[in-house]
Amino acid sequence: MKKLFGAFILCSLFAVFISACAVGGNTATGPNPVHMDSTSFTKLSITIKKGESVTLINDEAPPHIIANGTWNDSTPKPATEAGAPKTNIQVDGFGSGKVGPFNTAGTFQLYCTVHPGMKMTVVVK
Ligand SMILES: [Cu+2]
Repeated sequence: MKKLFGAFILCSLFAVFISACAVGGNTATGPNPVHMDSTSFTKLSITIKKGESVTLINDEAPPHIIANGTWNDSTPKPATEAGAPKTNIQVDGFGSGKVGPFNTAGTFQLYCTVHPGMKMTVVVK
């Protein structure tokens, strides 16, 4: 009986371990979450309400530096957009960061200055 119980405990621990591995990523959360893998945003666009912020969640080890602007193919296009919160933040590996609040309605661009093509749009209604 003791042996069986021991095996049961071992199996349970193993199952928990395996499922934790399968989920992976970053369990951080916040308002309007957008996850990032090693070279891209996992959402190209998010729509939020005026006054809200976006939470950027890094699921991988490489850090990202997020700023106002976009990529035109592999050419960075930094921008200063009227009404956009001035953004220049580093999101470390497996870390998270906040962009905002966005207090003006409109469509705004964010990009990662490190990774060509890593860009997204924030639509504020
Ligand atoms: Cu990046």
